[in-house]
Amino acid sequence: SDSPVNVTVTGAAGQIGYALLFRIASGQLLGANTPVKLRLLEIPQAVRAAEGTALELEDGAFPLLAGVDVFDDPKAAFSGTNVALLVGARPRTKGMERGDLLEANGGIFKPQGEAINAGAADDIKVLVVGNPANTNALIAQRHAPDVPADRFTAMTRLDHNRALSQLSRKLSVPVSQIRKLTIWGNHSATQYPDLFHAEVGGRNAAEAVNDEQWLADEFIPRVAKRGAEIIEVRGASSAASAASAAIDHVYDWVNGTAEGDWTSAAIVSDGSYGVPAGLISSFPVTSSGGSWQIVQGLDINEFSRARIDASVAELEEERQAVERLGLI
Ligand code: NAX
Repeated sequence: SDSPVNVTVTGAAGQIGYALLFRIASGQLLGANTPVKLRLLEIPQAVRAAEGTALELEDGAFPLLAGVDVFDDPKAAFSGTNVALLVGARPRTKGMERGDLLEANGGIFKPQGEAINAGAADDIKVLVVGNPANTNALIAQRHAPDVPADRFTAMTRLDHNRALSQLSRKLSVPVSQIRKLTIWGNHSATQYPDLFHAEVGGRNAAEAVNDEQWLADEFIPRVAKRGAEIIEVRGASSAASAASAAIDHVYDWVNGTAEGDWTSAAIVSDGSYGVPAGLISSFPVTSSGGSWQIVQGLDINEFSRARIDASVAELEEERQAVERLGLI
């Protein structure tokens, strides 16, 4: 089989990390024929816990796992890496203003971007999961000027999967029959899950639903606020579902999306659909040959336009805030 692919996971001792690492080791991130070497990055206080997880990975005796190394230095952790999953981030704590949050995350994603720039492999692919994911990805990308900008992405696949599931329940159809659903904008409560281009068993999803009130008052807020619902019910934030979505994102990026379908990912805008160039915003995307393409030519109705614009305006504000803070 092939030589191992280096996969760096930050926040490896966290709850998403714990769910993610075993799926990577089992071959679900890249495919059943690709051996992986895991490189776990943590802050010094959590290195010991990450080493414990590394022992458990060893105990999985995964045939595709070619090794596990633990680091507290980003330069070392990203050296030679092919896939970087940036999961570790500074959560918002009580009394923290948005500026404080962005600044704390700038202190994480700036050095990580620099380390990726300095030492990652030429084919590096980066997925940012840690929140605020889109803007953290922007910060890292801006500090990696030698890496093509399109290698930096942020995760909206969990939102996409949540939307698929909600629609599947509403229409009593399996998720496998739903295609071409889109999450637009920011991975935040302003995100817009769009059914107007989605298809259910070949039929337009918005027409099949035929219930604008459900769409506006139930579906959209349910998907956008699902993270809060999970916290309330589970007593902790989404972890295994987030790990699963990260697996889906990278798997599709590397292996391509299915013919006749698309998915959602936050990627660097080229100005499509009125999203200012350079913002990392969620779009309908296909993947082939290891790169994402934005699906072009979709008609955007008024209902969608207003919601896409609102979420993109929020991203623009976050970009301005990190500019003011000197983080990009
Ligand atoms: P945890 O708090 O369980 O774990 C985070 C880990 O990151 C900790 O072990 C911490 O030590 C580590 N860390 C902090 N700074 C670091 C640094 N500079 N380098 C390396 N590691 C560092 O959080 P968890 O539940 O795993 O969530 C991780 C992130 O994912 C959070 O920012 C969370 O908000 C975000 N999420 C994003 C989602 C998405 O759809 N994009 C959904 C799930 C999740 O809420």
